[in-house]
Amino acid sequence: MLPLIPWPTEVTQPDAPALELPAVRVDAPDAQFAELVAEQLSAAGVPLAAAADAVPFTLRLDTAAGPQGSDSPERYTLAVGEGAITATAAEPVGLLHAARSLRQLVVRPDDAAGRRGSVPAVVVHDAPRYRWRGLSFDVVRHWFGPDDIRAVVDLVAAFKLRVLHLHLTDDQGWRIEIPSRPELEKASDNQVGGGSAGYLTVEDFRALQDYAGARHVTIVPEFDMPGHVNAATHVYGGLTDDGVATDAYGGIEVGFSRLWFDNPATEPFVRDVVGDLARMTDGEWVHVGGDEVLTMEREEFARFVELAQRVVREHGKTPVFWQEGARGPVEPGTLLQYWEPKGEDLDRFVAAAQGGARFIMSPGNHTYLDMKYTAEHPLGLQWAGFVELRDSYEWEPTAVIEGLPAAAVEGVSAAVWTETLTTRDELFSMLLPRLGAVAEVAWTSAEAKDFDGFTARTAAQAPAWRSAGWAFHPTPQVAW
Ligand code: TNX
Repeated sequence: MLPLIPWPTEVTQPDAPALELPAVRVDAPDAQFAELVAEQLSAAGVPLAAAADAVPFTLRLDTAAGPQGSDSPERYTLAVGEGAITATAAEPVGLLHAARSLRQLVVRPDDAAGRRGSVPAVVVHDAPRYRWRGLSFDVVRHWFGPDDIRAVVDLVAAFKLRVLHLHLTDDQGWRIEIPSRPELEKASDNQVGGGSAGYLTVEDFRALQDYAGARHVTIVPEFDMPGHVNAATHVYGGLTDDGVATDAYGGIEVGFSRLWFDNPATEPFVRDVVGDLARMTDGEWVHVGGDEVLTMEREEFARFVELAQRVVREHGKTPVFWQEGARGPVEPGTLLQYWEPKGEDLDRFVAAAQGGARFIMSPGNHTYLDMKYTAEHPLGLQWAGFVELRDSYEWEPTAVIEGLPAAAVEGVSAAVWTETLTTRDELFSMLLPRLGAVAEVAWTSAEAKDFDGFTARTAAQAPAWRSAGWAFHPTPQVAW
């Protein structure tokens, strides 16, 4: 059993002994890269280059890498054997994927027993099923700052995910500096249950994108509108219908706050926020929300979709909406993030896909990692049901929306909302082990998936999670 998550496209195990790793010498295309790879290996307990008998780990770009016939820019090949480890990949991101696979394969040294680290002889040819493989992370309901977000970047990168979508604005708080609207900072010091919180400055966001970018993880910022805006209307009373600023909100009800399209203050606000976010963002996407506006007529909502989409595009980015965006005039290339089987939206998805919209699958009953594992679980919500490990593993992205052409599925994203999560350990115990399951749905072909194999690989990874300081929930579905 090789403890790889997500499971690769092709794995061959030659009949050869495991390669001992007294130490590893990294030979990579550039220094920053070598450092990242080195980081992976030291995390697995393998010393670097120190010993004279260090094993060379050579990484190089080669378009012939990966499974036969794959044209994925992420494809890679990892070969372990005969005194050497080599990784080849079409692009740098593939070399990182290879290093991540290697890290999962390393059998840690047991210093007590005097055993050296080792890695089984193996050849992996690998490429992902989908290019959008992500996690949506709510840093509003409870504030998780730069250190926590970086830890989450490390976690998503370990499972070869590419997108960290940050839910940055909501009723309870505003979590990102908007240079054209500095007053929004006043809405940062609040969260569910009240109490002090914070936000990302422009510099924080810059540094975070640098950290994530080096790991080939793209940050997608979300300004949630035209609902979920109580933090904004708390600061700008002019955005409300009566001109009176709303009270700060520390509860967890949704759907009550809103913008008003015909209010002359509205469009300038949307333009300022989207404009600044687009300018601050390296990636090609800006998420403009659209979920759960329970107090607005359809026609007005559609005008918001049209406006947000247009402004995002004017700034050269691609808009992402929650699935409710399908109630507006979505254009080719616009992304819709599916989250629940609401009839009124279901009727529109196929038409949206025919018009060129693309879908990110985040079905609540499989990928909402803020759902309780079981009725007894102390953390989490349960509106989408209980999501045990098997539920987050056994589902098929192309079968979620009836009639949707498989080619309209851009990818898969897990989501974690933080109404009930206050510490990093609580957060991670909801993410692990389920994030690995969602990562495998996003990466591995449907035919190659196997829940029993997945749980065995999950158990084998637990020691590495412990040494990384990553809390996890010891679900009884795994023989830990
Ligand atoms: C639904 S999913 C929401 C969030 C909540 C979440 C809790 C979505 C687009 N909206 O506002 O935090 O449920 O699970």
